Amino acid sequence: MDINDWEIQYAEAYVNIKDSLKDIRGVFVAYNSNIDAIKHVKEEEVRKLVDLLGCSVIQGQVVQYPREIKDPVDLMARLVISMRDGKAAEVPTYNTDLHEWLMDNLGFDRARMGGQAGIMSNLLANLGIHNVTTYVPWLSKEQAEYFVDSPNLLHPAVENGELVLKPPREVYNPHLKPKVNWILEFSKDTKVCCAGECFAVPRDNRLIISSRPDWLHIDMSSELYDRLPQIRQNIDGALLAGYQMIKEEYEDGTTYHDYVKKSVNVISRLKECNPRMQIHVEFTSIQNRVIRKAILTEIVKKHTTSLGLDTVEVANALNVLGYEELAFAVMSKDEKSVIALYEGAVRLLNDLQLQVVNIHSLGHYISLVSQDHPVDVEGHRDALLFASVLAATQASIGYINSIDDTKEGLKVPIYEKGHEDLGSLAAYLVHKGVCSMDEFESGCINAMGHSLVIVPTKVVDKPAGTVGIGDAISAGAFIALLTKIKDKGEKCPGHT
Ligand code: 8BR
Ligand code: GLC
Repeated sequence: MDINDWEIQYAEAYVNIKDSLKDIRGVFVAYNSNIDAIKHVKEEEVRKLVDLLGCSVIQGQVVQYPREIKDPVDLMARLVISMRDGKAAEVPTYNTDLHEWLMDNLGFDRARMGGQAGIMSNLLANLGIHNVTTYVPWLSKEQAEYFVDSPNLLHPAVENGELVLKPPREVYNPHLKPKVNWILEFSKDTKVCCAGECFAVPRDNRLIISSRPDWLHIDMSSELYDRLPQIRQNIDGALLAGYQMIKEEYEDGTTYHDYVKKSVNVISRLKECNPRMQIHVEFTSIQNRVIRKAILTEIVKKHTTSLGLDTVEVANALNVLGYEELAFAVMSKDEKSVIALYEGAVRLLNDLQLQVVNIHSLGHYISLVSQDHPVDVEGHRDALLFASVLAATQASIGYINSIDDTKEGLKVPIYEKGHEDLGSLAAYLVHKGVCSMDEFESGCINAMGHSLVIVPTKVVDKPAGTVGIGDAISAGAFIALLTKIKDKGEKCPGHT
């Protein structure tokens, strides 16, 4: 299909999904909401910070590749690495002094809703989805104010023994403090020099410094857990994220096993009366390999239906699952990358027993779909195209405050390089005898019965920002699929 035909597909898919969003009964979204302190880092600011700390110490830590930020040198080392590679990364810090150091030496431009669950909740509410039930285990007063104030976005609480759903501003815990993450964004071509060695940033991206205070627990009170059945009656699916916050060990002697178990229990409860309920986990950058593997093999595997990842996250996931070579190929800069992404998606779908693996890259999105998923290939393709319109809207104007805003995304042209990547993957699959060129266009089915859906995406030349675009893509594709699932599944006896 040439680019013009794809544009026609875009226009049709967009109208089709947009008009059906009202059919979704509701979506449950948990766990991670935080406040993002966003700073666009400029050349002279990097220079100032490098001069302040000294080049050689920073370079020493670049080699060490810190997976946790303990001090400003670790932070600068990870910033230099991200800028050098143009790669997104998220690194935890358990140290509150770092916040002070950043405030004193850099400052931020603006604060916004952050965290995958927080971003997805606000997006769904702004798109007009009914019953967006968001749940944050650490809902502070400040955090509550970052949720859009809209009657379709409510947070559960238990009052006088009864479940209530209320605006987050009415049910926050006054004793809690907000979790603030720092997002250091940088632009393509920014020059960074250290001891005479210089490089130019290859593409727009960001480093996230994720604060991990002691009180951060991926958890749900037992009184709320007991009342989940009332919530699940009004939802068609759940978007879950934030498991990266799980720690190997806690001060009270509990371990990640306890939190994995609690997380799985919540999913099981959501699906109790409807084993086919769509449960999507949005992956992220997880530095700790033990936790990364546990999330994939103990929470995602068997319990959820779909997994959303970006390119780096696919490589990270493949790495802990034992596919190091494939992980390496995913990160290559040539056409090998899209082929490795497809092969990686096959491994993830099989190994984690999923129905859908959703991969978003700059220029194309891939869904690999198992035979038992209730939506056909056209439905999956429409879902990816709709997701791309949301991403392009977010990238071009920096926000999506209503479904009307998304018209902006539709105007963004398809990225030619992404369209070329489709050709590379098609040639590979035809060569391997997996499918013919015609079949590739209509959804190539491999020997295991998985359908491959790949679309070229709309890419904004000078994006207003990149943080949160992945969440918009995954949430957009997820709700688009929900509009296509007419059979809402079984019900527990006694439920209407
Ligand atoms: P994560 O937030 O999960 O890393 O996802 C980021 C996604 O944003 C990328 O996979 C890419 O598809 C999309 N994106 C980026 Br980065 N820059 C974009 C741009 N300028 N226009 C449209 N999409 C973009
Ligand atoms: C992660 C980060 C959060 C950011 C989000 C964007 O959840 O912790 O700060 O807003 O990713 O996707």
